[in-house]
Amino acid sequence: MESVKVLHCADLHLGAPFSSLPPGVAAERSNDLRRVFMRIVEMCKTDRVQLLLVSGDLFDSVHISDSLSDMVRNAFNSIPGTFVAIAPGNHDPAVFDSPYRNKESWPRNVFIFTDGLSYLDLSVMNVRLWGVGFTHVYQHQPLLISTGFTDTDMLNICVMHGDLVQTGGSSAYNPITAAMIADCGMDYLALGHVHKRSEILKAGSVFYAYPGSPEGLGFDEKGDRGVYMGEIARGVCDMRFYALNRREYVDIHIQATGLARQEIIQLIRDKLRTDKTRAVDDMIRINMTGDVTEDSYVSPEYVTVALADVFYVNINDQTRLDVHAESGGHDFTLRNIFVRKMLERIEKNPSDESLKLAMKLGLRAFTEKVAYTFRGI
Ligand SMILES: [Mn+2]
Repeated sequence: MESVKVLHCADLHLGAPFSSLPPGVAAERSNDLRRVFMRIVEMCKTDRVQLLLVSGDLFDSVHISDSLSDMVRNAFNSIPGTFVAIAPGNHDPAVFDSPYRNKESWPRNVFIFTDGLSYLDLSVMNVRLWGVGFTHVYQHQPLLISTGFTDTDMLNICVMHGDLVQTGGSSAYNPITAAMIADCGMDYLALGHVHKRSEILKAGSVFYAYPGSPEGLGFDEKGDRGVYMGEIARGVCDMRFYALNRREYVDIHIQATGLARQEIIQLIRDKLRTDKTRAVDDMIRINMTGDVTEDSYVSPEYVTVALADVFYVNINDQTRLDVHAESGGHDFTLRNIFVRKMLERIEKNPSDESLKLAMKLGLRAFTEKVAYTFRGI
């Protein structure tokens, strides 16, 4: 039997707002998602991919801009030699006003699976293409069922969004067990939903995989990200992982006890050099611990300036104020009076961490705005 050249991607989340990031960075990240999408389309062209499988969450939400949906349609239109199969996921379910429901608006080489597991035959590549889409955010009932219609000489390839669970387990996102996969009769099951990629797995005679998100969406999505591409034939799944991500999410840990601000910045720079070489492009989170003086405090504003050549730095400040290094001095400034009074209280209750935190935030309030929520008295 002939083989078919397949590219399997999932969880692009095009249009994700990245609302926790500063506007400029968020705009860059949105571009990164578009860019990784265009790279996938380019790969279809240059590698003569016959079948592009999109296993859900192509879009971050049902409500996407016209410019984004135009971009996606035009891109698919530019690869008429590739057949595109889309299975809507929990972020972009095929609800009644979804762009997926307007099937005439999509190029002729695109097929969107919606309600209920179904198939179409692509006789030119000898494939029976299966799929099903989310039609709501939640999908408690399994969508993968064994139909009996896979008993054919054609290759059975299936695209869907779903959650791999243990036998007897449940999920609000289309629960799938290894036993269900082994029974489904497919040659390859192209999954989406889990953003961390799996290897090419096998249950019974069925190959299956999660490619993961091809561009990380947060600090819980680290490392290389990409797609699977390769040849599928009966009993053969010769797929390789291709990393496509523009940026990586990186955590750096800094023990700052006793260090001055410039020393902390230097330590961060050293770590960026040894841990990673792409700091200019990457998303860096600095997890800072230790007992530091207020003078050593590295604020988000300070680090943004001090590490202006790094694409994005987030400070996760877990430091404690080194209260004993602070002294009120003798001048009657408001700051000194505050420090002396706080030190008195801390001396009386040395184990009360909230007093130390109050002193840390109080000192900070003398130099910058501190987020404050009034909870009444
Ligand atoms: Mn997703």
